[in-house]
Amino acid sequence: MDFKRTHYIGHLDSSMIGKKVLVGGWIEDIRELGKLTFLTLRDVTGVAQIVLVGNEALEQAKGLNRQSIVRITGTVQQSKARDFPFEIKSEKIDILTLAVHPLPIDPIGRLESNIDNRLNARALDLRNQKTASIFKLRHHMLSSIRKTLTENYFIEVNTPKIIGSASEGGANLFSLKYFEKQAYLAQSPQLYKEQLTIGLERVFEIASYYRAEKSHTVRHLTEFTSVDIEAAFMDYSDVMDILEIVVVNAFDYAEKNCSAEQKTLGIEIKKPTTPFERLTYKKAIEELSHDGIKLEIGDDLQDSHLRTLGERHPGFYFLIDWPMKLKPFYIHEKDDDLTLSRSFDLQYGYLELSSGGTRLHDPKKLKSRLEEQGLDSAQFVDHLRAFDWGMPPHSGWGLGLDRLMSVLTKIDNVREVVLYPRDPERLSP
Ligand code: AMO
Repeated sequence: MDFKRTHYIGHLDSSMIGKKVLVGGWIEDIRELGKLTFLTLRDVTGVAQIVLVGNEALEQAKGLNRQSIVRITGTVQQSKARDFPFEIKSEKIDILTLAVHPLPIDPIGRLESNIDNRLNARALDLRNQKTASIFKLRHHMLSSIRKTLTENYFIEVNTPKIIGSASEGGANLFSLKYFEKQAYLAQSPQLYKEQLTIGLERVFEIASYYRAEKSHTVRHLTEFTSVDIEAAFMDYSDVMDILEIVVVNAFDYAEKNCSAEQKTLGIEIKKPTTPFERLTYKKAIEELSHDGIKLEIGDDLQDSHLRTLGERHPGFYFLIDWPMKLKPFYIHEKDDDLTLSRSFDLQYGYLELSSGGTRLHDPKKLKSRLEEQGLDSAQFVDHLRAFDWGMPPHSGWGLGLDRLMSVLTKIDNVREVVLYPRDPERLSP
């Protein structure tokens, strides 16, 4: 069977009138009008009208359901249809795959299906142009992020996801049997990315991480994608600058290059205003107190607090200088106040998109911080050893890509921007 195509549908144009082409795709609609049958045919790039003439073609078309795949050999011609400047007059129709009828969801999205039904039929849901646009935008975000980091001398790395000891202190770990041993799924690349600054100075990784959190919110998944960086000779302020450039460039790229996706989704992407505000944790506590929320220095900011703060700061902003006791063992204290840390979160309104900071690079300090936090330093021997081999001062961050996508697309539920989301209830497809 031959199924080669000469053109993507989206690459055809009116200058090709009279030209013979082979196109292939999924049938979105079939309309019979007297002696003619019109097919709407879609491939990943666009949609075209196909005109079938002749009894044989009409007979073949009778057996077709929507979503069946055909290849059309035909000639580009002028069209009378309002929506199509040109159409393809079919000379030969090859039926490649027949789709079932009825389908579990309406693939075009004219009949709205709920998110669970759509996720259960995700591959089909991607025929809905809104869904497809989300994942085309996600692709562009990823390539922009890679470009910005590469231009800033970061080297992309891949670290293990099956690990022997916890990277974030021990809570929320998925454990698994690794032959006769106990293993875990990585919650982040934290320890590896820090160690890699010894050899590569600036590294980044884009990968899936795992958190055994029974959170039923629109922003938590048990498997999520994170963009992580770590950089030698940088302070938390320097890596905040990098994070700002990464986010701004990605939005700028999408604004300029993804107009079709914005139109399909009914959104307008705008390059964010810079610089992002840097609000200290102390100032945030003061602002909350003006809003009637009384917190002590050292209290964590709960969801409701962040929502109130988000009303004052609706866009991107950094929340910096958190109390040491709220931060993981690897975070460095401030020089002028040992109770505060050189750390930050990047917020979008109430939503935390990223956290990061300057790390401890002195092995003695790191060991005593582990013990202070009740962690067993014996579990971290491999990591601590690397700190004796010339560990540079370093800083980094982890950015939740799914949450960033939800901000970009203005879609609250991260499940919508992840192809096959995993949450406490969902383990398939
Ligand atoms: P943290 O635990 O804050 O930091 O994670 C970094 C970012 O990852 C995203 N994220 C999640 N997204 C969806 N579902 C989840 N369950 C989930 N958990 C986290 C968030 C969050 O801001 N090692 C540090 C980073 C660093 O300091 O370099 C870390 O993992 O957007």
